[in-house]
Amino acid sequence: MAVETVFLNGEFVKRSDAKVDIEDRGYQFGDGIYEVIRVYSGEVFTMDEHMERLYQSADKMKLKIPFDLQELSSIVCKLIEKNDVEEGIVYMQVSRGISPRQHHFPGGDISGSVIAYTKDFKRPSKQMNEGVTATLVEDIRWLRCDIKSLNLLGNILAKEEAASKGHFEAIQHRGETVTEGSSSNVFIVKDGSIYTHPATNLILNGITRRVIKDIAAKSGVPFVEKTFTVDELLAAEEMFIASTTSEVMPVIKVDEVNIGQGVPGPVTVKLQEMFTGRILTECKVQQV
Ligand code: DCS
Repeated sequence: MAVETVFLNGEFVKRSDAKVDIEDRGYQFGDGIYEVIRVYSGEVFTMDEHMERLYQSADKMKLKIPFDLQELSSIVCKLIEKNDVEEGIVYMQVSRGISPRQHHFPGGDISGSVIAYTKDFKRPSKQMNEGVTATLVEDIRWLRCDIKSLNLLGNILAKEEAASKGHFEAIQHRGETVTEGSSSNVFIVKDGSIYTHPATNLILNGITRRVIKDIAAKSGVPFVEKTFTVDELLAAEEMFIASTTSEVMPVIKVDEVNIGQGVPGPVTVKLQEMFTGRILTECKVQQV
């Protein structure tokens, strides 16, 4: 394999030469944003949606990205080519740049720091076929979860609680209302309809969620963006989570409670098939 290349502040450099400054605001404050983008068969999946969300996150936190959307998209494509990525992800991060530590914005013409790297990553076929388990966790995060911010402490604590108990994901809830997973959106099937939290400030509006909304509409399954409670989740016919890396992932058990029959349900499996179809059209990938 060729020496791994990363993108750091305007240049493609060797991974071992990529060093960040200790006064980078991303490092000191988590003052930045990121995206995780999927590559199937060497091609980027839903690139425009991810790029647009990155620029929207930037606007919401008054962060200037020192490249325009087309430039950044072509950087992503070049990186994939240089690293010869077949099945993988691109991680891209923009922070508010380097300046002496102070809470307020640096001012002047300090440029944001942009980094991107790739990683090989296979589709999680076994888990997608068998389903995974999850645990319920109180959502302790801030009130701008719509921004894909580097500040992930709440998410990390939730995921760690799940992992330490042997679960794949933490399902967060604010009081009785289910919001989202620690790194995924949450869906239930009830009376044949799909329910998910509306795209408000309390969740990240996932790109996978948007693809699911689209394929649900095409397959005639009602897609209802309405909150549901923990009790409704535990009594659901089916449940799944969705993200760039997990795709449509069936959840068959939450803590001690089996969801539905305790196996991936028919609506979930249908969505998985359609999701794979979408990947095939966009990226000419091998069927799992
Ligand atoms: N909600 C949260 C909190 C997330 O972190 C993610 C993805 C999602 C929802 C789903 O969004 P996408 O469908 O756009 O991926 N988190 C990314 C991450 O941190 N790792 O992989 C995906």
